[in-house]
Amino acid sequence: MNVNRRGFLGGAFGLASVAAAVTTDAQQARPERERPATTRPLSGPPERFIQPGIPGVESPDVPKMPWRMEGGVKVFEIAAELVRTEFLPGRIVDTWGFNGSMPGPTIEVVEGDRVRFIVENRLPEPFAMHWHGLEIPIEMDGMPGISQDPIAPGGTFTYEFTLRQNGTFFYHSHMAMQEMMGMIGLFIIHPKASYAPRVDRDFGLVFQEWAILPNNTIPNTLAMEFNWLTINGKAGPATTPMVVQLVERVRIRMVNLGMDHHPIHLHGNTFYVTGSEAGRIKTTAHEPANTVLLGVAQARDVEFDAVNEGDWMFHCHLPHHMMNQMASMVGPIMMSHASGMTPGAMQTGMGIVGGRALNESSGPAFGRTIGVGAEAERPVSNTPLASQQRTFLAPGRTDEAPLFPGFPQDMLMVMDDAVAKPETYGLKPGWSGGMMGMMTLVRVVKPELFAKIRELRAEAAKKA
Ligand SMILES: [Cu+2]
Repeated sequence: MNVNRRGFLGGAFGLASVAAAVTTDAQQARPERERPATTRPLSGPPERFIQPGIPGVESPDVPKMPWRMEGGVKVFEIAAELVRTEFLPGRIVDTWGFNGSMPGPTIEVVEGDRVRFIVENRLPEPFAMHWHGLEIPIEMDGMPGISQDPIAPGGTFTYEFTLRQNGTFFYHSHMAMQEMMGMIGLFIIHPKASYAPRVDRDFGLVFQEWAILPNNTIPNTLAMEFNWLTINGKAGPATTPMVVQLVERVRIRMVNLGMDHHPIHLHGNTFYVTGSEAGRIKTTAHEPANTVLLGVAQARDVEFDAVNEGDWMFHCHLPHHMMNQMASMVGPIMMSHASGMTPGAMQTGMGIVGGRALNESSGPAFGRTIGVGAEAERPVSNTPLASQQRTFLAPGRTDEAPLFPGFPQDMLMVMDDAVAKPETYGLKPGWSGGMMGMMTLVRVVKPELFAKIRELRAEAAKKA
């Protein structure tokens, strides 16, 4: 039974019923208003080239922001709104995002473009949009109260400026708690002429972190510890692998908006750090690495020649960011007789030992400091405080043999079928057991397998 415990413990508390309840709520919660179009399906083939030598950016699981040309200006319509999304199959979350997507759709433009953003606020509180890293007039900076009046609920504000830079930027709410509800999107500005060397594939990823109680759909934006870690709005293994052909040159652009810095690590390949949130780094300063620290509010571009065939992990290396649903009821803490949080009734299993779930004194103990009143003294222990009985026996043991110190720690949860998509075709059965939290894959594959996956993507796109 341990096999199923880690990774997705919410399931143990009846996610099916949550999902059912949530569907009904969603129909009531989301106003029936016309929403700006996005370019779903998400798994469709990439728009290959912006111009010769510059492939379009693929942002897995996130659509592109559509635009129309009006008198030489690229015009985008953006709605800031509630976005009910799914981190993993069945793990539904109420986030705030843009145009039905969280993170928001990827803006992809070219240096020199004149751009106009008609931004509508569909939130119940004031909002304004900031363009992170862009050198634009102060009136366009999106600082509520400072550079503009905040956009009132139901209101609209039009931003317009000319792009004088190129690189990996992003757009986001400048209201701190709104940021933690998910209000960010990639803003990619391609150079007029390709960087050298050219790349064949260009990917964009947004890294975010969340504190969400089991059986709840609303992130706690005040929390200081996080139990859901996402890349482009998906937690591993629901993240969509980046598929490249053997010997292609690959760029991965990354942006981090959260409370932690993430050391992002690629297996089996050496990459070069070629860009920051301020644009391209001079070629002579490109540094070899296999791990790059992606600080809060930073962007990093890395590039490498995909000469090593394989399905390579690409992930944050903070151990607690390589998990899903990390909470104090998992592993040793849940198993401890002395902790006061015992398996059994849902309430006690969740650490609600008395009173309401969110009252100060019970301080629901999901992990450390994820609950409201999290600093309240409460029984949380990482090691058994009293002699242990049968619950600490290794799987399959029925005797009263000595404990295995430290057990249990890691458990695998395989969900290959639940997260299957064209990009996972041909992965080794059981692959999903090793993918949790802020994890995805760079699949360096032979041309035949690449062609097959492309074919499956095209089929999927047709069906969607
Ligand atoms: Cu991390």
